[in-house]
Amino acid sequence: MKNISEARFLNEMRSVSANMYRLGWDERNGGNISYLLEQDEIADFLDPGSVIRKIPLGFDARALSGKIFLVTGSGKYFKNIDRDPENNLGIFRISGDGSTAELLWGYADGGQFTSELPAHLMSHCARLSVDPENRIVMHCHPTYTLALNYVHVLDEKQLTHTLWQMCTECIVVFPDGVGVLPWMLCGTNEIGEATAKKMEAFRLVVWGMHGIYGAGKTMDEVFGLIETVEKAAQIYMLTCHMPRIGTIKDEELRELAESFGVSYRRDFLDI
Ligand code: 2HA
Ligand code: ZN
Repeated sequence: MKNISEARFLNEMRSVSANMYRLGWDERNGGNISYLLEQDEIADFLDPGSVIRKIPLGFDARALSGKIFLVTGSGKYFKNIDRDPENNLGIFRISGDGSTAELLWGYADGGQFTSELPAHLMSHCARLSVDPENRIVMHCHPTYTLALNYVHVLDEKQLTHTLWQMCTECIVVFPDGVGVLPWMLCGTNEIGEATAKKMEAFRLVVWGMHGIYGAGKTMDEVFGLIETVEKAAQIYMLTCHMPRIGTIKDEELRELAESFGVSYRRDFLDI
């Protein structure tokens, strides 16, 4: 067996979480990430027959039985993941009956997966149903995205439209737009179900007055989605209290989307 510190998936998790922390998106224990791993990706590093302990999931994850995930730990700080992955992360397999997580590595201090696991696993299911290559679900609290929530109507058409107008590349990066949920109690199956429902249509979902979820095939894709929303939100927050004398017109947004050949939410434009 090779040492897991050489595993690409672990190094991706360490570097993205460190990056997110430095950007101020994951204060204290804020944020969580889940990464769907392939059997053969872990085969060099872990014995799939060697289960350290079983942790009840608290919801029915039968649709993902047998699947293996690398997930940030409950109450853990993104700040600490890179220097101490084994205490702050865990790798587990969903049991055959979908009721428990079979721990294969990590959560070494006796911890467990993030309290937002329902939203993560339900979102994986929803995204896999529309994109079989989806691997990552990422949640964080980016500063300007959160600030925007307090001064902008929480409507997905209007919010997406505002973000698209803030940077030329937005409609190309997230042509599918941003889903929006109202403020809801976090850590529950209910917010998990609501997030997953949105994830059937969107790779990005804003949790009102809380943060954002992103999903996609790779860490770079998902980080890039959230980074682009955050940049657009920053431009909005830097300009929203000033007279607006310029904008990207809807005809220009359409021209961009058509020129880059992306399938965009036409109903989010007023043309
Ligand atoms: O895990 O971000 O939504 C900390 C959170 C909860
Ligand atoms: Zn959160």
